[in-house]
Amino acid sequence: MPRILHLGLGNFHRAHQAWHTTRAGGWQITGVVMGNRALFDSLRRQGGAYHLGIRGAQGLHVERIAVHDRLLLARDEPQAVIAAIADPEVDIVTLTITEKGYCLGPDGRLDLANPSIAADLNNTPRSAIGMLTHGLSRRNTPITVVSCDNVSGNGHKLRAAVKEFSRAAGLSLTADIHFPDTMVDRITPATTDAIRAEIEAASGLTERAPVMTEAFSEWIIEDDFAGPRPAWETAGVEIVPDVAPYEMRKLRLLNAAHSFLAYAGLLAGHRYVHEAMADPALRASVERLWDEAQATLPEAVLSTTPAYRAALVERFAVTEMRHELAQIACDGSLKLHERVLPLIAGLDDAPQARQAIAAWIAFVLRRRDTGEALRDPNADRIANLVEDNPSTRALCQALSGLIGLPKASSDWFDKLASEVVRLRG
Ligand code: CS2
Repeated sequence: MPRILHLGLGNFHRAHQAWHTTRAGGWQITGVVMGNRALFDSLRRQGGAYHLGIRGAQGLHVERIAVHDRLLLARDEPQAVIAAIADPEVDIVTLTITEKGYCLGPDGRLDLANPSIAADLNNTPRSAIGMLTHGLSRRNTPITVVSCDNVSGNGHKLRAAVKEFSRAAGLSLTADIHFPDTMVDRITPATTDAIRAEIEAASGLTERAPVMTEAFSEWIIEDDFAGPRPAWETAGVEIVPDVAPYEMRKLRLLNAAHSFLAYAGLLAGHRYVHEAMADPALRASVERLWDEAQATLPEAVLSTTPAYRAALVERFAVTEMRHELAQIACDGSLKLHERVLPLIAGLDDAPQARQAIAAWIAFVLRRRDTGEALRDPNADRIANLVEDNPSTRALCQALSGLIGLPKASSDWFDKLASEVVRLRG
């Protein structure tokens, strides 16, 4: 049977690509867990299979997904991962490694100073980019590499990162390698004990690695494959010539609102997305943010945005999802770059987008005050900037620089700083 190798066997992959691939049929997946040994052990004890709970209007529906017939733990056996990528029986590599897994700088290019990349250039590679590039360099048969993360132009950026890594590592890439762009969408909360209990009750079986997700799922892939692929188009996936407009719509409407709700919602004392969405002030802000985002979207998706927004209101309101704002709040220094900065760059004035940045800065300061850890790959740099910039205005400027804000006026930073002060209360 033809084979995909997937890097990053977290909840999102298991709710999304694995589900679509199971529905398309005819393919198997080698699943690579990057570092989570407990997840790897749980899946191994279940032969790679698990139960997926899908929460729809009709209630909960549980499916058993058994498409991963081989499992690897990258942190223990990186060489086995590299060999598996090089194996000609693999036609496609897919990745869900989150924004930080790409190790990109604010310019969207591979950051060679990133500690994981720097380490990989001298040792056995352990990062996704390092293992992928080594595996690809050993191939001479065509392969398609599909990034499935919330990064704009994810295929283009991954191609550039792999090329950059290969240059720095002195590797040559001779195979025909394609990197289609994709847009992925399915809200998938982190698994809690309550989720596990619910899925076990519905399936009647003990489940060590359950995943809960929503009924909605969207996957749009650029039609740029080097060789065979699953008949994904028979399983709800769209294969299109240009993914960019769909990516922009999703990142600037869904993800931008998520990030705003996460920071402003946590500051206002909420815990879940549905609670923040039910807060009238936050809800009004989300609508204004969407107005700004909409004004930056390309013609190709404009006629669909009212329905898209209406669907988001419903998706965000599902109480039973219990989607934690704290889950969305992590890695803000990378997420805002993708989700909110394009609004500021694309409009003369985007006060609501500025408020989203202000909410993040106020959240960073709140975490510092409470001593709770900031879950962000730039946490140390952020902590240093907070230390070095006692004035809110100077800190706003420094943190905006860190996330890659394009040039802004002095007046803009004044407004950002007063917004931060207001949000801190
Ligand atoms: C969320 C996303 O955690 C986050 O940052 O905004 O994971 C979001 O739920 C997905 O992109 C939905 O497809």
